[in-house]
Amino acid sequence: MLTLYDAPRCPYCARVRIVLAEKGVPYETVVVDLSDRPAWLLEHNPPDGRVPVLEEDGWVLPESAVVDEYLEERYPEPPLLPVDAGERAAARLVISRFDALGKPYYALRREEAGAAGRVEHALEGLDALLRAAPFLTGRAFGLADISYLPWLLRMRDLMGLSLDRHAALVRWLETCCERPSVAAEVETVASLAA
Ligand SMILES: N[C@@H](CCC(=O)N[C@@H](CS)C(=O)NCC(=O)O)C(=O)O
Repeated sequence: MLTLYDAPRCPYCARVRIVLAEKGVPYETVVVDLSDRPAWLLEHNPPDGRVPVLEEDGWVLPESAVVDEYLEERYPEPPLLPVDAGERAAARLVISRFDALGKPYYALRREEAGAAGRVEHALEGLDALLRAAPFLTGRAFGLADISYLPWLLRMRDLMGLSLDRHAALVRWLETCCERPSVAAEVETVASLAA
């Protein structure tokens, strides 16, 4: 049985939660108190015991993007990467450029000067991708979409950020929220606001 060391408020954990839900993989959750991490976690994902961590029979895997790729290979159905090698590479490129959104997002959370403009710029970049294709993964929903969704949901539902200037992005977000895996994350985010 897989165990996910998880924290509801962590968007990196949400990446893994969504993939597990998409694939219908059974797993146990160990909810980690981010202000008081268990020694096991510090030992297995040094130096700071970050989550998510996936564990199976003593084998331990951290890093959300790596965990998601592992789950994709280990549980290939339903596929979350395109069949075509070039399209797969394009999806991985989008995932690898996540920091273009992640860095300004966390700068905005820290209320750094200029961060709002940098977030807008990153959102415009995503909107441009979504004007060219229905999903960040390309023609179908997949790992690239999952890599960004947790932050977009938190911007929309927790930070009160208007995404209205980015019509393709808003359409994409609404479409993704129709999936049970993403709808469950919307619920998790709502519980954080309560
Ligand atoms: N690169 C890691 C980042 C994971 C991460 O930063 N997780 C946060 C929680 S959202 C964490 O555990 N941060 C350490 C801390 O808060 O001390 C991944 O993709 O899994």
